[in-house]
Amino acid sequence: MKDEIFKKPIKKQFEFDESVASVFDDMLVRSVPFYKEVIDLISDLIVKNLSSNDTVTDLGCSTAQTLLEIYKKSDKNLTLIGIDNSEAMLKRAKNKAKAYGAKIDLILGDILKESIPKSKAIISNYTLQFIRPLKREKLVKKIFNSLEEEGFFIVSEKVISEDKVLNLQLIEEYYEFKKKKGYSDFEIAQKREALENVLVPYSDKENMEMFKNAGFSYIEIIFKWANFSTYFVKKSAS
Ligand code: GEK
Repeated sequence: MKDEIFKKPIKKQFEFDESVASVFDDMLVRSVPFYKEVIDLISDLIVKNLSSNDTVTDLGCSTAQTLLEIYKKSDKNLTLIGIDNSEAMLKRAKNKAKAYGAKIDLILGDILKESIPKSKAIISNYTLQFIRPLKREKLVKKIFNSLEEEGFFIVSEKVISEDKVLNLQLIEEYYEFKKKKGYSDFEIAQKREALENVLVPYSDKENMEMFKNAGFSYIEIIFKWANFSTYFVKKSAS
């Protein structure tokens, strides 16, 4: 279903409710630059680095797009786990997993409260940005502790530039991207307002410092376009 949520004047902050979930797959492809390429890259790296019986956990899995991609690509017997606190998202994730005959454990819960299963890989695709800054640091430490010694964390985030002028120029580039994907100026402005104080982006430097402070040994940006980054973060350096 096409995302037309912000065509009408909005009355509340952004929430992952039934209306967002019903258009979510379309929303992500049209709102996150190179979304499909990023999911492709992440799922390839997961399949390359994991062995049979390893566990991968996706925090804020939404409709399970990444886990399904891993399922489709891997012939290894991986344990796939997704955690999300939106019932509407998990309902769709369950239907998609069923349609593909994929065994994915989908847990309805808050990633701040749930214990994260011991995993070889943990993914957080555009989810940390929704966690309040003070809680975000603690969550990253919990993620570090939930990884096996050889484990790694793949994170995608919307980011800010530390240079004010460049930051505004990159935001403009992003709005141009959204316009090319069919969103109007009104829809873009309304979504920006709804996300104010809900989505809090860090700079690349702040994110990398947060990973380092949590104990991670190796951090690399594996994808970057304007104000969007994906990091590959290893628990122990190899
Ligand atoms: C994808 N990773 O398709 N606990 C659990 N889930 C949460 C929490 C929380 N505290 N806060 C937010 N979420 C997906 C896209 S979307 C990103 C991830 C976006 C969930 C929320 O319900 C939503 O499903 C997801 O995190 C963020 O690659 O919409 O920009």
